[in-house]
Amino acid sequence: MRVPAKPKNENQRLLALHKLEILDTVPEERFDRISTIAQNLFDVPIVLITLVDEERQWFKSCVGLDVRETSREISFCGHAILGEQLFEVADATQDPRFADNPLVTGAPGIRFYAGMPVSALDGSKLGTLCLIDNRPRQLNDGQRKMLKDLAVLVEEQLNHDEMRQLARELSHASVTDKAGYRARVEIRKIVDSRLQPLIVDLGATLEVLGDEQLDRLIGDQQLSIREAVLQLQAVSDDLKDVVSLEGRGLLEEVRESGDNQATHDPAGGESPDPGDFTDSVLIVDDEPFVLKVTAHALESMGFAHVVNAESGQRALDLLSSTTPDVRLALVDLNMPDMDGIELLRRFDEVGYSGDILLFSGEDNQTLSMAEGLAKARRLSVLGSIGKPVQPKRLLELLAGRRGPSPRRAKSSQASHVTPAMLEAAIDAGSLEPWFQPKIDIATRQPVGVEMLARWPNGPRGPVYPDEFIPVAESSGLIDRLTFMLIAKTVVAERAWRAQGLQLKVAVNLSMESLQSLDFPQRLEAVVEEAGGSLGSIQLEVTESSLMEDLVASLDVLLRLRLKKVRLSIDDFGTGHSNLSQLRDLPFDELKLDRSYVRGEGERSRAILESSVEIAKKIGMSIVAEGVETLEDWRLVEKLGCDQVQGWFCAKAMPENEIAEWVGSWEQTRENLFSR
Ligand code: G
Ligand code: G
Ligand code: MN
Repeated sequence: MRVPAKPKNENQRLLALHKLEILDTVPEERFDRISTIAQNLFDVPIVLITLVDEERQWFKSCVGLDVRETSREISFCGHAILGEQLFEVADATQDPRFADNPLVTGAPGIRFYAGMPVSALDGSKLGTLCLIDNRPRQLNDGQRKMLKDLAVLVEEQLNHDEMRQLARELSHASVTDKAGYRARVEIRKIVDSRLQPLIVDLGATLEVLGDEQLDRLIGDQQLSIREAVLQLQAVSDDLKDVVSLEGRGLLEEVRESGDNQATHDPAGGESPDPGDFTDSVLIVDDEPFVLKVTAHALESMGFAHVVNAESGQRALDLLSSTTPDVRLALVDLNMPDMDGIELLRRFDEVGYSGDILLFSGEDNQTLSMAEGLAKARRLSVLGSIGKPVQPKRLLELLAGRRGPSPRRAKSSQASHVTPAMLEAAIDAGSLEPWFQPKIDIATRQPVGVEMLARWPNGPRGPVYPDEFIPVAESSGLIDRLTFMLIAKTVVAERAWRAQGLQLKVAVNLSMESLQSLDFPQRLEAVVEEAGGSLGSIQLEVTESSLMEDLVASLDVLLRLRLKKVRLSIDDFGTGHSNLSQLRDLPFDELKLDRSYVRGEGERSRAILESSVEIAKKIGMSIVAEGVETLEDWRLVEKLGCDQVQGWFCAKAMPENEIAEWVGSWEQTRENLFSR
């Protein structure tokens, strides 16, 4: 007699078996029903559903037999679970492995045995559904197929609870869109078709897929998720990392390369210290599924303490209460309630000194700007990382840790219109929005207007913004002034639209406004109350003020960006920025200061030319300010500017003059450009 060998994964197999908590339970109809059907179908005296325990085989269901278990050593099933296929013995007396087996020589006198292995969700073999006869016999192909099908039913019953659990978890996965819904349907099919071991990794992969890709892969081509994933794995190495979650191997790999780096470059950042990984890691994301998948990835990489926060507030709570200390936080930017931008600010306030990784999902500019913001706050931002977390990328980023950067100081200024005078003027509605047109160079059509504040009847005649804006800024009146003018601007824009004039409105923003964190929300409220939407507003910020206090304004600019406000950098060329700094700022438009447009001399011309070139390359549209003559127009046209603003076209005017001006511009245009 041959004693059955132990499977290679015996420990894992026993864990999976014991996790089911099914051994030594009472007989259940759901299993016995299958055994009875098999008994009739195959016309055999004995049918068993066996579970192969460490030392014994135990029968969850047995028809035609009185005993509930036998030793594993003499079991046929111990042999059956070593393979994937149906295990058949036509006549045990003729088989050297079983001829002297007590179950053959004595009761129940086994001659024929056919056992189909049944698996747990992780693929390990739990036991079999088996047929036993005391006469030699053989199954035909049709019968073999039926036995396999019945074994699948047994398997489903065995894994029922765990599958339900998985399905419940999946139903929390991205539920909002059509593609997500379809994906889940497909995943359910997979759960139902015994491909469960893939499930966690599939979930992770789905997070990587955009809706479009998903639709294309699953929808149009009618691929199963599994096929789609295989295709994707074929094209993307990154996905392979994700899907196979080979975290540990990569961990070693990158640790080694990190050590090397440190010896080559002692002045550079610290190498990743494996000891750090004993600290806690905090994941902040409003999507439960993302939390789950990310935590799973981190744990499989060897991070021992991973804590999840589904909101910014929860993250702050955990930051103070978690032991060991949180030394690494992965933060989603776009969350309801407290968004990632605010969370970073709060991290700074509570003195969090660990490292930060931002989840990517926003466009690159927004991300690199968020990074800039956090760094400026002396938070240690290592970079941004996709969802789900790719172990390799994460470890690369950890290898690049470095110290914080210094903060900058604020500045402000004042003038001689008194705050009381100005406040009275705001309350009395004496301030008005005037508008200067912007013209598209290619079509020569007016495409927008810039709102410029006017105080026509001031205490001693007209007062210009150069005089009253600084007062408003230093006396805390600026937001009231701005909001009041913006509300009027939105109303004007709607009135023009009603007359068939499509004009984008741009508004100048004071640096002071960019210092109050709730400015974007308040702005949104004002604009919506006036019947407009933020998407149709453009905000201009001067380059010089921006550079003066970049740190303080970054988070507000970033939030405006998240709210889809279009941002324009004003008076470009008067500050000290260079275009490489601009690359990391979320601006859509660059307004060349008029001193460059009008400027004679080589230097102006050179700056003008290279600014236009670089701005174009980084995808900004360019407005030439201060175009006063046709000659200026021709120059900026040749340089490749997109729009023109200046006295050549029009000075600022009240709302009710715009329509008339548009009409007259039609005429001017024809006269000027037809020559
Ligand atoms: O328009 P001129 O129109 O003289 O404007 C002078 C300066 O005042 C310009 O730099 C312009 O950007 C700024 N300015 C005009 N209106 C406003 C406003 O409503 N808010 C702010 N912050 N600046 C304004
Ligand atoms: O700083 P900002 O660009 O926001 O303000 C525009 C300022 O430029 C306003 O004061 C406006 O009156 C002025 N302006 C607009 N067009 C011209 C122009 O063609 N020539 C001159 N000299 N000033 C202009
Ligand atoms: Mn401006």
